[in-house]
Amino acid sequence: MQAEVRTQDRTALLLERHISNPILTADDWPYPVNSVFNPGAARLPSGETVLLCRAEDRSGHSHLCVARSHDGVTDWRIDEEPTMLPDPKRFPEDAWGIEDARVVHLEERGQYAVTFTSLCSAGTVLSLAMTEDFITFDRLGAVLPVDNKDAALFPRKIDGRWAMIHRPFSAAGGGHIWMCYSSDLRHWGDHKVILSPTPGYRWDSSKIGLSTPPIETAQGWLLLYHGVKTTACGAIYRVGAALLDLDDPTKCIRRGSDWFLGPHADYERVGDVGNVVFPSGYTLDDDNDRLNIYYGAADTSIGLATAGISEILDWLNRHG
Ligand code: M1P
Repeated sequence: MQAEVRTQDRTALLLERHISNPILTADDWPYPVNSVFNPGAARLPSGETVLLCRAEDRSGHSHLCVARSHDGVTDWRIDEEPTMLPDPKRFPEDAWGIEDARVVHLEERGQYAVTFTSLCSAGTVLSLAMTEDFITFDRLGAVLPVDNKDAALFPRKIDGRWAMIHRPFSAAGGGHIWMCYSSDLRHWGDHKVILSPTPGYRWDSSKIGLSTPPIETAQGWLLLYHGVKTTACGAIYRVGAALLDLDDPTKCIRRGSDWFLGPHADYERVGDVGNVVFPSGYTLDDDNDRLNIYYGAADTSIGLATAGISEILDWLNRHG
């Protein structure tokens, strides 16, 4: 992707926002929606980019909708109708909507795993669906009970089992990032906390959660995560990184001390929930280094920021 970027703002420390940001808004949608944000992303073998966007309708509930583009930036073809609607008859946990998909290609199965949040009066659960074409989805139902969200699978088995990152809600304070394992993608166990909010009053002290799915690098699994700081004027959502051991991702090798993407542009500062950048999907360019990171901006629109994996790893070495 030949991304035109702007570099003048003070938060462009590492990630460069695309000059066309926000690249997708509710105005682009072929049917009425209030907002579109927090998309899962995949690059198909054809080179086409697919975003599985969260679309919030005017009832206040969300569903998932596919947008496709040849360059991942322009000429989006958006499904004329919602792609995946909540299905509370089969899945009562969907009653208040489905949100925040993360998409991971499982080469071994020739399928994409879609983790997303289902909401109902009983709480927030993690749901899983499989797809090969982003047209039909085989739903496996709720795989982790209330309250949980911000999950994604690892793209390959680790030590013979599928692995998943998730974020249970902690009444004791904050959200911590956990991992678990499964042999069949349906039953998950061996849960272990791998990252916690930083103690104190730092950018990631209130809670943390997975951003994009984990990215395999020669140095380890690169984990982008959002950190929340609670202020007198509400929460600020920013993005940082950590590196997990390749063979045992429950071990954190390095964690960045600072954030490297925070709300700065108007479309990130102002919206239904202001001061939020929330990456949830990425694609990789042909050079196997350039990441295209798709993020929700102020829970209202979708932005694109780019960075080299090598640059992020260098940054982690300097700021870890
Ligand atoms: O409003 C910001 C985000 O808040 C929640 O994220 P988390 O529970 O990880 O802090 C979610 O509702 C998310 O969709 C939203 O963008």
